[in-house]
Amino acid sequence: MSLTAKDKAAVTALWAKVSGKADEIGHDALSRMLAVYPQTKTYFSHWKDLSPGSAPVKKHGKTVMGGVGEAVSKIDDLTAGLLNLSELHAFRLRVDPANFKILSHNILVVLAILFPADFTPEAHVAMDKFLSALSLALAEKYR
Ligand code: HNI
Repeated sequence: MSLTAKDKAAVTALWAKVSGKADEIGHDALSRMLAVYPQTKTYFSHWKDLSPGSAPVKKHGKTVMGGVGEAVSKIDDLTAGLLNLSELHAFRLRVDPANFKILSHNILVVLAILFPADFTPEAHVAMDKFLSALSLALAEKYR
């Protein structure tokens, strides 16, 4: 299920529209992930406050979306482009790759809420495919 040229163009176009609000998207997506899928909280037990609006959730939302932005810029070779991030998540953080799907879902939910006009079915499917490819690239180093 690789990204077609059309998917890549749709992702790049959507990202150009939404990236100005990347911090807000990241914060909301992370807040929802932690609230709706509380099993994801285990990775962040070293934070003082995991509730929506807290400083660490805001900061990490920004960090994660920085990673998504980097992935958009490396959309032609996600596996090579995200090698360091994959090593970090696999070897140091030991994040179960099932969680990438969960976060991806929450990012889609937030994009749909914040950008209803731009989140067309075409943009939705392209972004879904892109986030799947991104998740696969992040899981590349697991075995
Ligand atoms: Ni993730 C750190 C990007 C999914 C748990 N993560 C990062 C960093 C980036 C990043 C960038 C900072 C790296 C550094 O310090 O050099 N993470 C991404 C991206 C996705 C993702 C692009 C998927 C879209 N990470 C997840 C998921 C989990 C996760 C699904 C767990 C549920 N990440 C972490 C943890 C850290 C982290 C934990 C360290 C945070 C900290 O504060 O210690």
